[in-house]
Amino acid sequence: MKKICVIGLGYIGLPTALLFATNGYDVVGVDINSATVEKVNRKIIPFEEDGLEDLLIEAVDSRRFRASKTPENADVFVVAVPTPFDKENRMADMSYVIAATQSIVKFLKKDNLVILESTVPPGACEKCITPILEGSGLKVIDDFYVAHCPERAIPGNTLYEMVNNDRMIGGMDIRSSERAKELYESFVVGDIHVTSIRTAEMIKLMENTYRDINIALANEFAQIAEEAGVNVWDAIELANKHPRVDILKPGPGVGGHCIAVDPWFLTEDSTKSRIITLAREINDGMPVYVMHIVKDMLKDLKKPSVTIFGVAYKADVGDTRETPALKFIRLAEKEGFRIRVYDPYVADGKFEYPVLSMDDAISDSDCVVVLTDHNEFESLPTDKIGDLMRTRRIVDTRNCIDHEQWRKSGFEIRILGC
Ligand code: SAJ
Repeated sequence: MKKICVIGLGYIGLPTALLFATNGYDVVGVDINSATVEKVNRKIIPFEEDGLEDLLIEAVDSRRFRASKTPENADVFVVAVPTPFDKENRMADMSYVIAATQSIVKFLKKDNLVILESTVPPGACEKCITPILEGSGLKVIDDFYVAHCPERAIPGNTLYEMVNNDRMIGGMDIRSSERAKELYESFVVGDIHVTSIRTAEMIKLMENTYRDINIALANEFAQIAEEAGVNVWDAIELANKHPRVDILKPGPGVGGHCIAVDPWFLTEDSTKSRIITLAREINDGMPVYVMHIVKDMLKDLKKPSVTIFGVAYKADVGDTRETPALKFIRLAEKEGFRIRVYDPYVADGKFEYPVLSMDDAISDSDCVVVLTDHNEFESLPTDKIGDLMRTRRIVDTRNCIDHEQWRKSGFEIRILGC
């Protein structure tokens, strides 16, 4: 029975550890956060994700999985810690990845395999990770194996995608790749593709950059459509009928810990980036653009009160990391607007501003600004909301509300891209 030590019990590390544990491996999951370790050992999930709780219970009950604060000897080490964004320098902050790698050096033995799942800039495994591991006195390829298997599952559907998506494996050499492939074959139903370690690093960043640029294009289309008097949502829907066109949706900006930062990891050491940096600029500019729409709509009011519907970075999740809502709120406050927040997915205390009940957020408000396309927002009690508000206005940046219904309740509506 092979033993796997997974470093990092976050959004990727925990599900990965549990999938290994429920598919034939002995797994110890390591996290520096004692509260996480304690929770997980008591079968309490530290964050919401579909199916995660059942998997945790199954893994702990089978005695194939336990959590610990420190790494230990194992056959395989999987590093799955965050790579934050160093905003000031617009590059990857490798400190967690480095610390996690350092923490396994003294446990590294001949024939061990080390897998990095964390997202890193091209070349990081060869230039940064491997030299740290060689501090053990062992030599990569001769004594131990290294592979990069970047995680690519989408938050909100993580377990399904971890199992069903195709998987990229970039080994330091063919034996590293083969050994990593054998491991992931235990639970991955999608195809597993083997490539070089640097290519695997680049693929991951290219995927998220592609999505960022596609969204930037949609955002630019939205602004042009407004000038041209066209409804961009209808136009995109119809353009996407073309067999080779797939335009994403405009919105108030790109949030989350991946799409908004990975393009910078790709370009941090390159002199060739043009379109990638421009797309970042366009998407980062969207909260400002939305602010101008809202300001224009409220120009007749002295000190308007604005209610934000949705501060999660995307639909149907409670995650607010890098949410464009924060920039919008800061701009609105600077403008002298009173801001209140409602988000059915985000618990109060999990965001920089208080998250209120819907009634508390809308009473005496002048305008609702929809920033996240949560499913709930499709059908809301528009008459009741209108009755509680001071003036009936709504700005929809996601084209996700029932416009007819709101109009019937007497609301003035502005839609991004129309
Ligand atoms: N967004 C739009 N318009 C769209 C789609 C998304 O404005 O048409 C916005 C969302 O509202 C959100 C942001 O973009 O603010 C990012 O959301 P997302 O759903 O596109 O992506 P993430 O960040 O949740 O997950 C991405 C995924 N990458 C790709 O789809 C290429 C996921 O597969 C990766 O595993 C994840 O990044 C990651 O961890 O890298």
